[in-house]
Amino acid sequence: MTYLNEMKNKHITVLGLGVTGLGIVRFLLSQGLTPNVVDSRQSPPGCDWLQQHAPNLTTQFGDLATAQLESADMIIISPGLSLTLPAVAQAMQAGVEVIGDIELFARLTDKPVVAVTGSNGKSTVVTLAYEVLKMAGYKVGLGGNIGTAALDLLADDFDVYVLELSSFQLDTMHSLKPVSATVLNVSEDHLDRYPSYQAYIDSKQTIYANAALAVVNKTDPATYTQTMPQLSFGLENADYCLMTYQGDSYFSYQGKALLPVSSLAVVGRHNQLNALAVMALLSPFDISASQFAQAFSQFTGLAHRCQFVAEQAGVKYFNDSKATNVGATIAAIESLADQARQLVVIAGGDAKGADLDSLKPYLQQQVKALICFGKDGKALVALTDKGHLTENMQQAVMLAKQLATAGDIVLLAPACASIDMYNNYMQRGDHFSQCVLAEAV
Ligand code: UMA
Ligand code: ADP
Repeated sequence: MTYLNEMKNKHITVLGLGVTGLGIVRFLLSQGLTPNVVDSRQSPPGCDWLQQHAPNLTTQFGDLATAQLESADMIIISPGLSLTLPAVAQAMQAGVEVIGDIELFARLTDKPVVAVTGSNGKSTVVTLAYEVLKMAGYKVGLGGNIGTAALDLLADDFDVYVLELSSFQLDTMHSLKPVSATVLNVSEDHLDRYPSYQAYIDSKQTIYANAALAVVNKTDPATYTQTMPQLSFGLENADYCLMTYQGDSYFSYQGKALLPVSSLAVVGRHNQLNALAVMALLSPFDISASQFAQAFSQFTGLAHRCQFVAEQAGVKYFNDSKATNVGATIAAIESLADQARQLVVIAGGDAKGADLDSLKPYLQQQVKALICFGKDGKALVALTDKGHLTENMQQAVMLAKQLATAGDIVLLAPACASIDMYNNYMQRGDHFSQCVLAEAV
């Protein structure tokens, strides 16, 4: 961690005091460094912690224009804040170095890092990779966009890190040298933060810059790269793909059957793709087929991702609140359509500027009703003549219960962020489950 010596002579400002900002502050304090802490919110999430553990740090909460960011030598910025904010852009113009927590992490560790980005499937892939590595006896640190600040991982001595990286984190990171890296897939998201879809794709692509191995999705050209060596994954015609072997479906590598698809406990084609991506990403490690199979069979999926909630009167209810963009909603509809007579889909929230039209074909056949609410509820309803506009989750679930009949599935897959009505997607998913289970509804 020699870079720390360089940091000791710098005036450091930590900008943002959420999960990331707190992780940065905790780490710097543990190394004897005392940053300034700035957040545009009057009462940011980490202010109680700071009050209790480091009351002497200089803080500035509220309007960023008065925070004198240009007087720092280095700003470590949180991913929720854009580099184009006037106060930040001004500081950069004045010569202040602005980096994110992942960049600092990269400067401080030389352990192998597996890096994962993409519009959908990131959390599933990193968690599955983490489980497989653990099964193979590695001591693994799992963090990044999945919810644990990367710098918090440095408190332990891990053999390998698995990092989920959002485009926002990639935008402030340039020196990470992953042992393997992937863009899992790209579909429209975060267009409220990027000037164009191409700019969002370009952001995702930077994950390959210094990677020793690039893992690309055969069916998604937006994930392709010139970086070599590389491996592809896909349902067919890819380095890692599915094949039939002795009458059963297998995960395979370049024509060689490795382990049966039935060893994967989570269902749906998108999860088979996720498993193939994990196998490609972990190819640089010494892991046997039986260790993969054991970890795959024990991983039952993450909460709020196509999670089964209940069966009532022959109708199954699934919570896919983490489907915060159109691509994820399509994957959920595709993967549950086989199991249902018909689907009743509940969607809505903040579409983040996305073009919703690509949902249309998936609403044609097996979706019997689309029930919407929230900021972009009207735009969603307009996609189909099976649309119903409601005020909130409770009304939506009540209507879904009326419309669904035995054999149907009611699926919460919002295609939108939750922030217009909830603190986060977890709260939204929990509310859906409560409404489903509530006797009164
Ligand atoms: N904010 C302000 N003023 C500030 C700082 C933040 O208004 O001064 C706002 C941001 O605009 C944002 C919210 O506060 O709306 C949270 O921002 P943050 O940067 O403080 O977020 P953290 O709590 O540090 O959480 C971030 C990731 N969140 C975002 O990028 C928005 C978390 O991913 C991640 O788990 C965490 O770092 C640890 O790495 C969440 C997420 O929603 C799950 N990510 C987006 C996604 O997956 O689509 C990118
Ligand atoms: P992320 O961390 O990228 O948001 P998650 O693993 O949390 O990804 O999954 C979010 C949602 O995306 C899931 O609820 C599911 O509907 C969908 N999803 C998961 N894997 C894929 C995939 N490989 N392709 C498309 N959609 C996916």
